[in-house]
Amino acid sequence: MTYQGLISRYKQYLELPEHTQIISLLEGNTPLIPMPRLEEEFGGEIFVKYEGLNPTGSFKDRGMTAAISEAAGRGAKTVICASTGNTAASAAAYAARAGLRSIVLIPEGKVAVGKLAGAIAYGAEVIQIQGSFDDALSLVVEITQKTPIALVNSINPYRIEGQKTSSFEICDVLGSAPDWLCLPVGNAGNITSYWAGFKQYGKGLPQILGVQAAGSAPLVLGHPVEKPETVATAIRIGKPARGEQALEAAQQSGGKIIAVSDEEILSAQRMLASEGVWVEPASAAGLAGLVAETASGTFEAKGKKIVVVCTGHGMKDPSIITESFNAPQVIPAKYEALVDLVGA
Ligand code: AN7
Repeated sequence: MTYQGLISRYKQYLELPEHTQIISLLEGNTPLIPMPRLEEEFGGEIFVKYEGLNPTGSFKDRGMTAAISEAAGRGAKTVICASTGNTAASAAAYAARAGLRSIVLIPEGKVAVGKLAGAIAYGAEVIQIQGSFDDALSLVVEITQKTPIALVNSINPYRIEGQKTSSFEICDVLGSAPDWLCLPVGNAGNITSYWAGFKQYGKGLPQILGVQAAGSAPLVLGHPVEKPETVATAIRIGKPARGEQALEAAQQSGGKIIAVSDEEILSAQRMLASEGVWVEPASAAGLAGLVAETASGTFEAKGKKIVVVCTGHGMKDPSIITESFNAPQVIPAKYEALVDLVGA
C-alpha cells in the first residue's frame, strides 16, 4: 500500500481523539542507516536513525502531524509554540498544510538560519523573545491557558503519541529493540516518547543513553540552568518540560543521562559527516555520548546493537560549518589553473 504517513500506518498504537483529522506530509519512514566505519571503530552493530530526512528536516514532524491533526480536528484556528528552531519550522509547515495560523516564539538571535528560514517560508508569524527558550515556553503556556490558541510544544500529549512511532519503525526494521539507543536531550519530549513507544510495542527494551550539552545540562546537574549555552542551539534548554520523565526513562531502561562538551559534539558531527551523514550539532550529541561512554570504559559496544538517533539535518545549521572554514579557493576558468591546483 502507498505510504500515507505515520498516523495512518500506526493508528492502532496511537491514542488520538475521535475528532482527529489527519494532516500529513508523509513524515516518518526514515532510514536506519548502517555505519560500517563506526562499527569498525567501536565494535558492535551501529545504525543511525536519520530523522533529518523528515519533511521539514527534523524528527519534530512525527509529533507535529499528531498535534496539528488533533488541533485541526477540534476546530482550532491558531497554533503556537516556543522553539529553539525545529519545532517552529515543523509547526509552521503542518499549520500551513491544515490552513491554520501559526505563531512561533524563539529566543532572540540564537536560532540556526535554516530553521528560521523554514518557519518564515511556511508562513509562521515569528516572534523573538528577549530571553531563553524556557522564557518563551512559559509565555506560550500562559497564552494558551487564557485564550483558544492551541499549544503544540511537546507538553501537548499528542506530540508524544506521534513521536513514539520512531521506536516502532526501529523495531520493525531490526525485528526487535536495539541494545542501546543514544539520543540528544533538550526539552525531553523525544526521550520520553521513545521510552513510551518501546514499552508499548512489545519488541524488547533498549538501554537509553540521553545526552545533554555540558553548558545546558539541567538533568545531569540536578537543577535548572538559568543561562544555558551551547553550540548545539537546538538543545540550549535549561528547564526541560519533561525532565522528570527523561530521568525516569533513563533509569528504568538501565541507561543514563550524561553531558558532553561542545568540542565532543562537533567532533561527533565530523565523524558522522565523514561517513556521509551530515547532521546539525545537537543531532550529533547521541554519538558524542556513545564515544564518551566507550572511551571511559563504562560502556562496551562490542556485540551490541546500537541505534544513534540523529534528530535534525545538517542543512538546518549551515553557518556552523561555513563560519569555521575559509571560502573555497578561486581560480580562473582555465584548465591549466585547475590542473595546477588539484595536481594530476
Ligand atoms: C535537532 O525545536 O526543543 O529533548 O524547540 O531540534 O525532545 O526537546 C528542539 C529540540 C534534539 C531535543 N535534536 O529534543 C525545539 C526543540 C534536535 C532538536 C532536540 C531538539 P527534545
